[in-house]
Amino acid sequence: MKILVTGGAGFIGSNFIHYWLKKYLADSIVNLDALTYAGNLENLCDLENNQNYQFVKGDICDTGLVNEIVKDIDLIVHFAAESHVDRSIMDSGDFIRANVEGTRVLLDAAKNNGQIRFHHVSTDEVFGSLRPNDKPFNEKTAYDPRSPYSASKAGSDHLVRAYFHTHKLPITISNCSNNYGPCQFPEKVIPLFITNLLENKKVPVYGEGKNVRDWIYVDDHNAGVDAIIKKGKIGETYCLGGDSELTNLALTKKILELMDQGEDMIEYVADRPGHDLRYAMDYTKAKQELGWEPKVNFADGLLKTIAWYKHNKVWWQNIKNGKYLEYYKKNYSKR
Ligand code: NAD
Ligand code: TDX
Repeated sequence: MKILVTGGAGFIGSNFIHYWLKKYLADSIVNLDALTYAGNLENLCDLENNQNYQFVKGDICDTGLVNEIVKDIDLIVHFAAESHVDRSIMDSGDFIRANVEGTRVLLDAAKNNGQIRFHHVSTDEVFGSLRPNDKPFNEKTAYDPRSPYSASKAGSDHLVRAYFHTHKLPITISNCSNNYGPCQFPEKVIPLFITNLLENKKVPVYGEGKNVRDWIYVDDHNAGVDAIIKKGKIGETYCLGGDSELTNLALTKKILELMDQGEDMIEYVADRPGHDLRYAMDYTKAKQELGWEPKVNFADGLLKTIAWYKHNKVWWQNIKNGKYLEYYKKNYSKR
């Protein structure tokens, strides 16, 4: 199988490429990534000489390029997106363009080039915000996005389903909870807090730290995407979750404890506007239909993640001081 992965230089996409090439030795992957601030070729430098891997720098909104690339593709796995809620609050333009228009371009290319199988990677945030005692989201929960990011992802989900109903495009969708693990850009809460502490800086908790997120280790998410691609029913959506609901304050205290730091390192800062209180996922459908469930226990996954950031200081220091942009430009121009 020849697969087009979009956004494969980002956090989840780069972990997916490693996961897939290790497991399916006969498959090959083309990685189409625009290398925005979030794309980092260092995540994939070990694959440079792998015959089954090819990188193409390009934008998913570029119709000509996308149509050219998909000609001999059997499956599209679509990760590319603007992904950070705080950035979408500051400026939503890039989010609408990449997440909605970019998805539209890919769907049309899939439709116009032989109805290519299309898996769309989405998020729990499209369902809105839960109260403390509400039941977790499931596939039947009504959409209620509340940030420009989640609204743009909701728009992309609707488009993907519309192409299934209208054009019979063979699609599936996954809506997953908060991922963590190696290579996550240190703007997201877990890598931001770990790297701040490694630099002896305080960790900024928004509001009172009462908001709840359901954490899933990135390989568990990617195993879920794998299960949907191999066993999922065409046209269906699957919710994926980590069984690890935590308030941000409890998460912060766990990170502090594992890194031998005290609570004096917490700095309470202004809350995020429109901050969703709680996300949680009911993944019964994925468990029953696909036999998928998360395997990595949160404490183990967090320890592994902290160890990764400790052992890969140059990776995140280059990001925090901006040098990674020079690195990947130089690296890319070698090709
Ligand atoms: P990320 O920001 O780390 O990576 C996104 C990648 O997409 C980057 O490499 C970037 O260069 C690329 N990209 C952005 N715009 C592009 C464009 N126009 N053309 C080509 N490439 C472009 O994001 P992530 O955390 O790895 O998330 C990947 C996907 O998973 C996203 O669709 C996101 O909505 C979804 N998701 C993320 C989480 C999470 O917790 N991080 C949870 C559920 C779903
Ligand atoms: O400095 C911070 N302090 C803080 O308290 C940051 C960056 C975040 N937070 C809080 C906000 C959230 O309640 O931590 C929680 C997690 O924040 P993020 O890491 O920004 O993730 P979130 O907003 O929950 O969205 C993530 O999960 C779903 C991803 O960024 C999305 O791409 C994914 O769809």
